[in-house]
Amino acid sequence: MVKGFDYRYYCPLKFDTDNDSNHGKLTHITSQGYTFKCGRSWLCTSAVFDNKPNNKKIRKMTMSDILSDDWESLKTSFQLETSLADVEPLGQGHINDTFLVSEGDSSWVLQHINSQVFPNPQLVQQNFDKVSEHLSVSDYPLERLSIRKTRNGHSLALNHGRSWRLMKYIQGCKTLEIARHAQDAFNCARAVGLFDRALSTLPASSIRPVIEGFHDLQLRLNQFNLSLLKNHENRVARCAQELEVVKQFSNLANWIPKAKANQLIQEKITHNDTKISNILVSEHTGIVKAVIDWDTIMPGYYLFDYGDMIRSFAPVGGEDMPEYCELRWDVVQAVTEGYLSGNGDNLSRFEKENLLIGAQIMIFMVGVRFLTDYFNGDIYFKTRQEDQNLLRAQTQFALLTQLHREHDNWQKVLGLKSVKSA
Ligand code: GN1
Ligand code: MG
Repeated sequence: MVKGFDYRYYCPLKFDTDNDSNHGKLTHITSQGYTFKCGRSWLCTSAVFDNKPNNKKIRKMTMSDILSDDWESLKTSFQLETSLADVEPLGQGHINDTFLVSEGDSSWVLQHINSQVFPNPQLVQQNFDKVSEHLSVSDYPLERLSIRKTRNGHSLALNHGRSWRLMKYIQGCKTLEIARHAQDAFNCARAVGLFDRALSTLPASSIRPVIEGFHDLQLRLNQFNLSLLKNHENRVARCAQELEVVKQFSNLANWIPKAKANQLIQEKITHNDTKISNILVSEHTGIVKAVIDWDTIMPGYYLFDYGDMIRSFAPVGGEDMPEYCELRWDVVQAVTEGYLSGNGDNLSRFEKENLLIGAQIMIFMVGVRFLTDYFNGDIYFKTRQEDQNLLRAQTQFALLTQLHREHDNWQKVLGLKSVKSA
């Protein structure tokens, strides 16, 4: 055990220092309970030691620590003709570390896959490669992601147990952090619909789950209950209102299992992370160019791809702005029409009638996951400001409350059957 340091703060890390030397072994325990050993001492995916004699302290390893440590090896593996000075952070993802690499006139996206979240990066990449290949021979009108292989012909480069990939940067595009208006929402939702439609012709068995129970609400509630025991910095005491919301909506966890048992719904291969920043639009024309972030493509529900768009497109402000979380109903309508225009043929009548329930479940689930991480001490989602996970959870819960309150009216407005909300 490392002396003089409260390792419990860094909950996923456990130390196994048989000999208290620079070569002590480090075992990494992820939130999913998987373990692996780092190839080199003192470095692992999310922590770095300040290796001073008799005073070994740990701090979280930053994105630039990881990059600079791996850079020379990555340069060789991917045969990059560029220097570290031409690499800059890219995007606002909560999980992976992403960089833009400029190489002469070309640009590349370099990404470190977070193995605490994705315990099997090889599988993530296998799924990715299959999707890319499938889209290239499908009737899919948008750009697809493509990989630059290593000099040994692999899609991933491994260094110190960390997995990296290099993708072609799609030029002339930007991501939106919010939908500016209903037209944006329609265009982006249609793109997601077309993406899901293209995935529907992939043989189901070819894509394997990369995170077990990823969108299983009951599992997420169980993880939430464990986080109440963790209660990092006694945060639970500050969240009486949020706990009430979790209690009020917990019964949403029965909805999918019941629909499944009655054979009303089934899993398809879906994107599973359809937030607006995962859609690229042309910088000049605003036309949608690509649906990106394919890491969580696996069996899932269309209702959740739709619901995640309502979550991230419909509020006036961003994901962590509870004060700007008013739902824009014209945007809800545009997301509905856009998604159905792209993938409507694949949705059953039951699914179409229950889109807004799908949105409630998805928004609730993401809110529960943010709150869980808040209570666990912010170890899963990247945070850039104090209490950000709490702000994120509050935003989701405020959206959910509005959606739930106005469910029946909106069923009518959207032309969906008037079913009682859960
Ligand atoms: C994470 O990595 P990113 O930022 O695209 C998360 C999603 C959440 C989303 C909320 C693997 O997505 O499930 O919906 O944050 N991805 C994973 O913004 O947990
Ligand atoms: Mg993602």
